[in-house]
Amino acid sequence: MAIIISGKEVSANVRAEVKAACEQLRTKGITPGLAVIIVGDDPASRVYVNNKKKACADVGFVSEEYALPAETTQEELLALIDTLNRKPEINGILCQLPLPKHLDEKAVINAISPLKDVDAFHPSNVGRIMIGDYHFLPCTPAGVMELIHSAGIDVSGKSCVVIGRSNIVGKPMAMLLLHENGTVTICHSRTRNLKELCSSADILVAAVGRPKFVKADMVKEGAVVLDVGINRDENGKLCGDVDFAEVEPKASYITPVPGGVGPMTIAMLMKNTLKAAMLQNGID
Ligand code: L34
Repeated sequence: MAIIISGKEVSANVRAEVKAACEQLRTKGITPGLAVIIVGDDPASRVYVNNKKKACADVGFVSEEYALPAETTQEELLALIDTLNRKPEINGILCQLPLPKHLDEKAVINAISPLKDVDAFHPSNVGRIMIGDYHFLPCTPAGVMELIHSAGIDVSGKSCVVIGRSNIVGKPMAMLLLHENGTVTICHSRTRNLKELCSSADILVAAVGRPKFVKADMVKEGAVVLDVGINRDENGKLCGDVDFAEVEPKASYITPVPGGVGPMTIAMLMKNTLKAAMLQNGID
């Protein structure tokens, strides 16, 4: 029987901290502002963006939503980002991914001012993370670390396996585990001995994007299992990359989906936006 690490609870604690810090900032006449851009009408993105707006209201930030039609051109999107880069009351800019296929994701990420890049996707922020000298951590990996810490788990010296090598989750996740002295292996679709590698992990992070991909025979007895996936199963029900029913009895700690990493992504976004507001106002 595993202990279930509640992202709902931990994210509420993080948000309460951000809210208290926000109240402090307001005494200095500063209210953090986040601009969220959403292009098109992907229903999952709509849910996530709504959750982000709610979180902003909850901690006392101002949020501005820019909901653009799916046909928006690259020029129009870049022009909006340029305007937001120059807008002093906006401290953080986030363009919800994925974008419609005709838009150039890389160019969009590059256009956001690194100081307002609360996703930490800009190459200069990615580089900073690499060398351990950063302002912002990417929200999802940072949220996973926060969950690990909340359970009192020490990463140092542990064998950590990350399944997935995306720029947004897998790669930075590996880096954050490395910063805490984990011995990190990144697995991906070409990995030959996936089952062996995974079942050697003390800490296993699943960020594959495939429903119930991680089965019990891929998990070591007593492992800590963090599930980044958000998928729909054969019945249309929300599920992670981990087969929870199979894996939970074997793990020592496990995160659920929903109510695990997802809410943490949003809480860490609040933390980054607060940090951005402080940096832009010369407070640290
Ligand atoms: N630019 N794009 C940008 N930044 C991000 O940090 C994201 N991500 C990912 C997708 N695209 C992005 C998110 O916001 C994933 N993601 C995200 C955010 C919130 C939740 C899930 C993913 C979330 O709220 N999850 C809830 C359930 C939501 C539901 O009911 O569908 C949970 O409990 O897991």
